[in-house]
Amino acid sequence: MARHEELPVPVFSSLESVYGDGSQLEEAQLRFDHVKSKFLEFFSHEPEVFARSPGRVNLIGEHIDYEGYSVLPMAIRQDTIIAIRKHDSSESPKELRIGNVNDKYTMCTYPADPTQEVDVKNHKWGHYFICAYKGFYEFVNSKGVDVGEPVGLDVIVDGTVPTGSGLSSSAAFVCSATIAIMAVFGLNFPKKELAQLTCECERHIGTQSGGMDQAISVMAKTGFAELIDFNPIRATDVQLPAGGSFVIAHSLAESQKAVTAATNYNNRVVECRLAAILLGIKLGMKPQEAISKVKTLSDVEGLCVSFANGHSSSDPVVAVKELLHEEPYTAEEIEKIMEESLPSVLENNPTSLAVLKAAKHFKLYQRAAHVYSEAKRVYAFKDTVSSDLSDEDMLKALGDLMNDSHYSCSHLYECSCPELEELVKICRDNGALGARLTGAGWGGCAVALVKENIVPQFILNLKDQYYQSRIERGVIKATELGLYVFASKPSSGAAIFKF
Ligand code: NG1
Ligand code: MG
Repeated sequence: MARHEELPVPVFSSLESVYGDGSQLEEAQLRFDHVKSKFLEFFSHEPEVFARSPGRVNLIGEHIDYEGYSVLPMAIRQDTIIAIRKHDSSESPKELRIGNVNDKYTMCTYPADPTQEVDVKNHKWGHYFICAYKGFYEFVNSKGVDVGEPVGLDVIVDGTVPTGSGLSSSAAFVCSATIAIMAVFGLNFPKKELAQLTCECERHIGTQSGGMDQAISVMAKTGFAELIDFNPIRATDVQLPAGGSFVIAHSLAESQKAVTAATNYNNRVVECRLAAILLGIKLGMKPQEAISKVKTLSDVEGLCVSFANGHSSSDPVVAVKELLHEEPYTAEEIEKIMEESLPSVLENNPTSLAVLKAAKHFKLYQRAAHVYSEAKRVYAFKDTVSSDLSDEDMLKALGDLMNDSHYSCSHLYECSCPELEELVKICRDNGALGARLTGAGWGGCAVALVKENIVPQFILNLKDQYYQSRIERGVIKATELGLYVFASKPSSGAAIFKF
């Protein structure tokens, strides 16, 4: 049997296969009906096809996907539904009209031109559709698939993944959009190719993303978390132990990654790249060789450190301690070691130049120490789940790994924020076996591993201790609480619907 990443996106004619047969199905039916009526209202036509793709929660393995290391996320129930219709070539104007069921997101219109650039300086919600649109054309062109002259597209979007929450609303949108465009052209491809394609699509928004979010959104399976490997992309089912539940809680600090990329996300990608090159040089590569060959920290992992006493180690965490200094590096110091200017090391890539402009110094030791130790924790998590520990001991061990991951994200990678620190502490004080920030951080959600039998009380305690004061200050409404704190089971991946 083919591995599931080799299969194309499933095409369904009813909602049950994705949304089950309970209250979730009823809710989904209402959403699809609503999307369809909005479509008719906006465009006076029915949609031809629908696509959906879920958000995700990353259980462990933060900020290491772009360094080539495996991660361990699961899909959540919240998703983005897209309805689409392709115009005939005779219809004009040749435009992409992107509407949303939520009035907060006003209609965005773009030319039906796959060569247009995404205007990253002037961020609009509809830009994520253009990321998918451009990526789709690049992909079919590279495969030599002829889809004819560009035509207009009508699109309605309905997303339930909270935005800026670290739950990948952006990937849910980009994946759903890419698959909807593909489906309206009558095409479908193996999920692993789509995981790669949708990752490249999202980079058009100006973040130097890894591929975790798109990979899980496309390849998830109900009931399993997935160990996602990169180069090549591969998904391995991970069955979580009985008796534990993952509770997702929003810190209510919104992290708009597309807007803060130069100081946060892309800054860390650049720091990792520089740390990797520096390690390569310290481990004996010529500067020019390291600059041209070393792209990620995983590229230098196999290199061995030799010590004066004749011993050696291939443990990258040891290499970082031996070879890099804790004191932040200045640009001058790095340029001296690399014998080249930083803009040229970074190939004058505009998003990297924006990082250089904003950075005071570079914490190479801390970032590399996080990445290598976090990569080990992912495998430790996977090994723990498949070990013969009792469920009780297993849950405790997983919780400890999640706590260590949070510590590393917070102190070494510095991608937490005061709200997340407060929330993670409250989770632990109320019986979580482990709690950590999830996703890019700097705001967004925490994920806590909680014994199933205390989940309702745990959520009530979070409400009292974290959310109540924020409800009183008007940050959220009491009636919306269920959107911001909920237990989540591993849900299914992307799908196409033709009714
Ligand atoms: P979120 O939380 O969706 O912003 C981002 C990246 C991931 C990964 C995590 C950190 C995108 C689309 N996603 O996720 O690839 O690097 O941060 O682990 O940029
Ligand atoms: Mg995102």
